[in-house]
Amino acid sequence: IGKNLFFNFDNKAVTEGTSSPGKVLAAVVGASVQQYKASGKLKQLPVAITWSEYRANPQLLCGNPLIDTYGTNDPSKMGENGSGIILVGSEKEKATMLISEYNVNVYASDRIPLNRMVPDARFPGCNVVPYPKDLPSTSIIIPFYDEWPSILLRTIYSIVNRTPRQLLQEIILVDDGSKMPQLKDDLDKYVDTHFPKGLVKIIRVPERRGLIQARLMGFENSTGDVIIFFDSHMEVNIDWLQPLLAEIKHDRKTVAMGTLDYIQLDSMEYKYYHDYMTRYGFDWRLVFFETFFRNDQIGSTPEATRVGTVMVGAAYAIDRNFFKEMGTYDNGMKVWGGENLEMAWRIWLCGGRLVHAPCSHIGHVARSQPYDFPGGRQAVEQYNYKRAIEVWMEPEHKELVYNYFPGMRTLDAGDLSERMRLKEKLQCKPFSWFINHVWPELFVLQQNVTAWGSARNLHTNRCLDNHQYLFQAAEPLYAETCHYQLATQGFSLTKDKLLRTSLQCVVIKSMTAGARPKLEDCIIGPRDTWTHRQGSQIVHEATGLCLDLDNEGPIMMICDDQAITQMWQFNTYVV
Ligand code: UD2
Ligand code: MN
Repeated sequence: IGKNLFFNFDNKAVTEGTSSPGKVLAAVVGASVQQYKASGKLKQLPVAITWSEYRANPQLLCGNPLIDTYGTNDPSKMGENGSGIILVGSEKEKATMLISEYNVNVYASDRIPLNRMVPDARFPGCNVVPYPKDLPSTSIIIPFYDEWPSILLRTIYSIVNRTPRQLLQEIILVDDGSKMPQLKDDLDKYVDTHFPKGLVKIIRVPERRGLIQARLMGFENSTGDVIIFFDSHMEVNIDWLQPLLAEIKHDRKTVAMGTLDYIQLDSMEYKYYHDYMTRYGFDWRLVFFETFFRNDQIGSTPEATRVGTVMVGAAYAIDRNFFKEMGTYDNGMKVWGGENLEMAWRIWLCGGRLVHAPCSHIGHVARSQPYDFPGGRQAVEQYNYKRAIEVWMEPEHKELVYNYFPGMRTLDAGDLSERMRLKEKLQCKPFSWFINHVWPELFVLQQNVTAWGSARNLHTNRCLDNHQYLFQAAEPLYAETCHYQLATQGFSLTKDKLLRTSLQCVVIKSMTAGARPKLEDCIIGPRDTWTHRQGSQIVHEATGLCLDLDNEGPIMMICDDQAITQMWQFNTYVV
């Protein structure tokens, strides 16, 4: 439960309905919600004010207390909070309309205290982890574009209330040319009257320049030793900052990621999981997804730091000078998207490391698409991806990406010479190092293979197909009409005899004729081996059975030289 959630930054897949983040979360976590409810933790504390109350009567609310919770880890003292709002009747109707407009329940948000407490989402052992006293000071930079005011303010409150004051240099809000009028004078006034003087600064970008440029502008105006970028819809958990800073103090070239919890877009409930942590990965379509840690990546306690692979774009801490040395961001990137992959590749390839800090928890509202994309979402993402790929990937990797996005081959992604010089100057490693050492789960389909491409059945013109599966426990292997797109029909027969896709291996679970072959994670142990000659059978070594095809799909059968349904042809054979 809850282990196969994935964000999808690929517009196409979202519209096909495979993984709109909100929907997937709701469907997958069902059982946990029940358990959570049964635990009786769903009470709402009557604290402080709401944004609508403030709007109705600003006078009344000036004395909103700042609760400094640092040092009090006793849940009974902090109260049970972070619960969501369930609306009924006409309120629900109104809220539903607003959700379709803002992709988040702004109506519920306006009814929830701006300075609500959240449940302690950490592993119990985090309570007693000691952190060094003299940690570096931190600037938190929050770009926003048309964020709903109460959501933005709750982000700020959570930081102010749950960050040790001596570590918090400043919070810098960067208004990326928002159009909502409430985010102008009202916001200035609110910030001015409710937060300690000088702690929260607002920078206004006259015209929207996109999140990457907005972050850079915030960075240039910041002064902390460490910087952390936030999205404008987050809520930090208890003692969230110390674990991140401790990593950097230990090694200034470490980039430390917080553990993201889930603020539900429909109820604003703060949800978390105690029993697992999320690792991130990507495939050759550059779909970014959530996955498992390998056993060798998990330390002796759940609280122990874990090695990362790639990052989500926000809520990571980086030493200010290291960020500069590393070339900050590619400021040629537009609006949104891709900068997180580029940043993670660059960190790993150019001398840094990326880690997960299990004790640092931060809630985030995942919305599918909260705003317009000047230039169109797909075009913008592909432009940014192309910049990242052209700088970092080797030809065989690019080939796999461009197979899925043919239009990107000829796309003009602007001038990359500055980024190429940076790569040269930092003497960064080649991308294959990243694949081999950091993300070995991702297979380069044409490398160390005897055959690759699509595997076509000679009888039917159907090809082996993975139905776009990413990482999962044993999923069926399919066969579909051949279209030869590697994202779903890319298969390889490796030199060590694995029959596999870029993320999974073909295995059989029952060793008898009639078994349906499955696709399963390759990295978890010894995998089934297969032999094959061009245009001939694919034989499962352990059983001597042949890969056959019937109306339902691939099936294992006793080998029969006369059965044309057992004959397969890959696009390319390597001798
Ligand atoms: C994720 C990241 C986000 C960023 C993005 C890809 C997390 C939790 N979030 O998507 O940080 O890396 O992937 O680029 O990992 N914004 C602007 N100007 C714009 C567009 C957005 O300031 O033109 C702001 C926006 O208000 C928000 C932040 O940038 O505060 C990130 O945008 P998002 O929340 O839509 O991104 P998200 O969470 O889908
Ligand atoms: Mn976000």
